[in-house]
Amino acid sequence: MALLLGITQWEVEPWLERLRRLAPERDIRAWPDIGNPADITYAAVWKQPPGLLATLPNLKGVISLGAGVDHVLSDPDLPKVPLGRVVDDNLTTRMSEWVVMHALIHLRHQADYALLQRQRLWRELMPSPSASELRVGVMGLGVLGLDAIAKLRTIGFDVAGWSRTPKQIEGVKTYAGDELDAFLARTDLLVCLLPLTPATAGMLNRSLFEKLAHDGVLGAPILMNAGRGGLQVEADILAALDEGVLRAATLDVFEIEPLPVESPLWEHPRVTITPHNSAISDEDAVGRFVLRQIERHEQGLPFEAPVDAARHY
Ligand code: NDP
Ligand code: OXD
Repeated sequence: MALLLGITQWEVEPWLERLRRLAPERDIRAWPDIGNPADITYAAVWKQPPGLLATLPNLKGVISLGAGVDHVLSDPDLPKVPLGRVVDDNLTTRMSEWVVMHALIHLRHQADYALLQRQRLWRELMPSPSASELRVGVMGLGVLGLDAIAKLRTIGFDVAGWSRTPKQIEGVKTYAGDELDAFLARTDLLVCLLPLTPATAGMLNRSLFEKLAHDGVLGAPILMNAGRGGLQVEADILAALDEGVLRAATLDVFEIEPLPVESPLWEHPRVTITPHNSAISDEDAVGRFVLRQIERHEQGLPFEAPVDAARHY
């Protein structure tokens, strides 16, 4: 009855220490020191080594240590056991902070004012429109998209949303499925909070950028992506910025992470980069969430945020 941490690309020690502190009674192990594979009944994972979970004969459930599950589902040998993911108020709130903060930075030309400050220049740039004049479009109306929309609306942005299946959100125009082009045509600032799936991979590309509104108050549209780097075509973003198809891009996720030092995105004057930390969360809160999922499952209850792999794709 042991819990295995299957983590790559994150430091495993802090997770091990945290979970052992929160649940001292549990046998918690970390790959690659798994001991007898037959002891492992649950696995909590972030980019687990492909094939690892298939070597655990008594595995009863898997929990993603993040809200996204693309990193779990990409394992071709994923055992058919229940899969859960993190849905936590702390994580959700942090993501909405990132969305609102960067939307406001664009609205108020703050990146340009920061440059002027470095040059000791007291100068007013073009008048900033009010939030109600900026049409924000949120792609993905799940846990994160809905919270971001609520908070963007509090500031006064003119918000719409797009998802796979139709949704009703009071006071918000929503689009679904093949209404994507209509959604893009009314969007000045595009916020992507979609999961990475075969259907969404590479969709933030040149053709999509051209369909965004080009008659908005900021002149050209803006891209913000905190979904996954696999959704975006970085060469297209750079070309679209240079040709004025996009005004600016704020990116938290990248095709390759960490973003390689040689990437031209680093130095592009219209690109803002954050290191995949938009939803940086209270780690104890996530740890408690993970342990609660295992307790629930041991009592015969489903995970709080179960993932239906077939539907996810
Ligand atoms: P949810 O599963 O709650 O919501 C996903 C939304 O995306 C749903 O509205 C779903 O539509 C929509 N969607 C999925 N596939 C498609 C598609 N093909 N076309 C249109 N819409 C689609 O996920 P969360 O909101 O919790 O998280 C979203 C993503 O954010 C995660 O998967 C992860 O990749 C990313 N993330 C990034 C973080 C970061 O630090 N940068 C932190 C946390 C998450 P429908 O409801 O109709 O199915
Ligand atoms: C997540 C992430 O999926 O941090 O939670 O990217």
